Amino acid sequence: MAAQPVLVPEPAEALPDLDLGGDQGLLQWISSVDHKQIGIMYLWVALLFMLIGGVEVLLMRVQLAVPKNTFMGPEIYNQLFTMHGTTMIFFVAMPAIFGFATYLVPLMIGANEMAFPRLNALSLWITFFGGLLLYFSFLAGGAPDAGWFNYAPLNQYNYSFRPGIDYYCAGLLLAGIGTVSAACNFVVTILRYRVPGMGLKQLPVFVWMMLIDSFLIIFSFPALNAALAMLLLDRQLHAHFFDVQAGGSALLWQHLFWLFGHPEVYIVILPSFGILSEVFAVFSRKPIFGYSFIVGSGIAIGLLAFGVWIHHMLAVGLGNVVNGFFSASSMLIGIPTGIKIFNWLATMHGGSLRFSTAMKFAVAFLVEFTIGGLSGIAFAIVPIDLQLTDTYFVVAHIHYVFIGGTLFGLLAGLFYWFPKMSGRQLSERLGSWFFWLFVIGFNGTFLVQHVLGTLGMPRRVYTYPDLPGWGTLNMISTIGGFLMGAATLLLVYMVIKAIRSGPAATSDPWDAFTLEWSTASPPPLQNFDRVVPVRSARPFRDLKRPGDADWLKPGKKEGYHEREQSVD
Ligand code: HEM
Ligand SMILES: [Cu+2]
Repeated sequence: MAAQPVLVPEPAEALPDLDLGGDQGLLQWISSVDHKQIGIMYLWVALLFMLIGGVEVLLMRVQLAVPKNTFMGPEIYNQLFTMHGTTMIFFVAMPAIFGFATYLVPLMIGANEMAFPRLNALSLWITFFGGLLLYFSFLAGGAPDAGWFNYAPLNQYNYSFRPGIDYYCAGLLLAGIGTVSAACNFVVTILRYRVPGMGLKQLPVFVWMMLIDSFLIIFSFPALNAALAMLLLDRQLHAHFFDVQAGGSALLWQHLFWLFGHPEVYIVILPSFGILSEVFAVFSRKPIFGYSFIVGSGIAIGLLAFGVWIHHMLAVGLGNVVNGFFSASSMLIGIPTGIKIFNWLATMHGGSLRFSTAMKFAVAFLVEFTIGGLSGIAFAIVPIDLQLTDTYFVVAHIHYVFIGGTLFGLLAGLFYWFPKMSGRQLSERLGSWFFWLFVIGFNGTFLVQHVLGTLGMPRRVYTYPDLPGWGTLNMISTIGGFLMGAATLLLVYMVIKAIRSGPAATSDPWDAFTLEWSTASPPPLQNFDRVVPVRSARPFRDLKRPGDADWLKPGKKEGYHEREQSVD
C-alpha cells in the first residue's frame, strides 16, 4: 500500500514552475491560488489588523489610566472601542484561524490543495477588502460607534447619522461572504479529499475541529448577514426592521446578533482546541488521551452553541422561564469544555514533556482559559449576571477566553508550525521572553478588571469618577496593556528576524505525528508526490516507528498504555 495514487483536485493546466521557498515577488503572491500562500497571506492580514486593533486599545487605555481624564472625548472613544472589538474578532481572530487552517488542512489530510482553490483566493481577498472597507469609514466621516454588537436603537440612523454604521454593515457583509465560502471549502475538502485510509476516526484533531467549526459558520453567519442586510435597509431605505417607533423591534437585532454571536465565540475557540490537541500530544510524546472524547465533546459544544444565545440577553427582561432555560443550557457547555481540559491534562500525565514555547502557551492556556470559563459560568447564573452585566467583569471574561483561550492557542500553533511554513526556526530564547512578557502583561491588564467590575465600574465608558481604588486598578490595567504591546512588537521582530536569517528548520523538528511533517519545510508547490499509508491518527509516527505503530498494538484503544514506548 506504499505508493498511493494522489487523490487531489489536480489543476487543469500544468502547475507553474514555482519554488515556494524562494522569493516570488508581490504579483505572484497576490495572484496565487496555492493554499499555502493563501494561508500565509491570511496570517499577514491578521497580523496587520492586530497591530491596528492594538494601537486602538492602547489609546483607550491611556484615556482610562487616570480618573476624569481628558485625553480624548466620548465620540472618539466610542469609535475606538467599536473598531477594536470588530477588528479583533472579524479581522484578526477569523483570518488567523483561516490562515492556519488553509495552510494545514490539506497537508494534514494528505491532499495537495483545497477543494476549490480559486474560491479559496476569493475568500481571502474579500475578507481583506471587507476590513479595508470598514476602515474606510474613518475617512468617510467617522467610524462606527455602537460597539461590536451594534445594538439597536444605537445603530439606527437618528442615533448614528454618520456613515460609520453603514461601513460596518458593508464591511462585515463582505467579510461574512468570504467566511461562509471558506467554510464550505473546508467542509468539501475534509469530507472529499482525504488520503485513502484516513477515515473520520483517523482525522487529526485540528482537522476535526475545523470541520465542526465550518458547520458552525455555515449555520450562524447567515443570521448576522441577514441582520446586516436588514440594518442597511433600515438606514438607507427606511425599512424600520429595528425601529420601535415604527413598529419594528430593537430586540430582534439582539436575537439575530447573538444567534450568530454566541456560536461565533465557539467558532473562534474550537480551532484553538484543535491546535492544542496537536501540541499537547506531540510535546508530551504520547497519543492524545481520549481521542473520541475530544472529538465528541467538540461536536457537543458545536450543537450546544446554538442553544445558549439568550445568556447575552438575560438582563433584557424575557422572563424567568426563558432566563432559567438559557441559564441551564449555558452551564451545560461547561461539561464538554471540562472534558477537554481533563483530556489534555491526562495527555500530559506521565508523558515526557518538552517545554518549548508552543507547549508553554498550551499550558498557560489551561490556566487562563479555565479562569475565563469560570467567569462565564458565573454569568450564566441569572442573579449574578444582573449584577455584573455591562461592568468590567464582562471585559475580563471576554479577554480571558479570547486571549487566554483563542489567542494562546493560535500562538502555540504559530510556534509549532512556523518551521513548517517558513523553513526557519523561531528563536526559543526570544520566544521565552515573549511568552513571559505577554502572559504577565495579559494578567496585569485583565485580572484586576474582575475587581473593577465587582466594584461597579461600567464597561464602554470613556471616563470614570475618582472612587477609592478605581484609579489604581485602572493604572495597573493600562501598564499591563503596554506590556502586551511591547510583547507584540517583540513577536513581530522575532518573526521577521527568523524569516530573514533564522536557522534552517528540518522537515520534522519536533518529531511530530501528522502528515504535514512528512513533507519538506516549507512544502513544495505540490505537497506530496507519494503519501504514506494511513492506518491510525498518527500516520507519520507509524511510518517513523514501524515496529511500534499504533495499529500494531492488539486491542489497544487510544491513550495511556503507551508510557513505556514514549520515552524516546
Ligand atoms: C464555559 C463557557 C462559557 C460560558 C458559560 C459563557 C458565558 C457568557 C455569558 C453568560 C456572557 C454574557 C455576560 C453579560 O454580557 O452579562 C458572556 C459574554 C461573552 N463571552 Fe462568554 N461564556 C463562555 C465561554 C466563552 C468563550 C469560549 C468565548 C470566546 C472565545 C466567550 C466570549 C464572550 C464574549 C465576547 C462575551 C461578551 C459579549 C459582549 O457583550 O460583547 N465566552 N459569556
Ligand atoms: Cu455566549
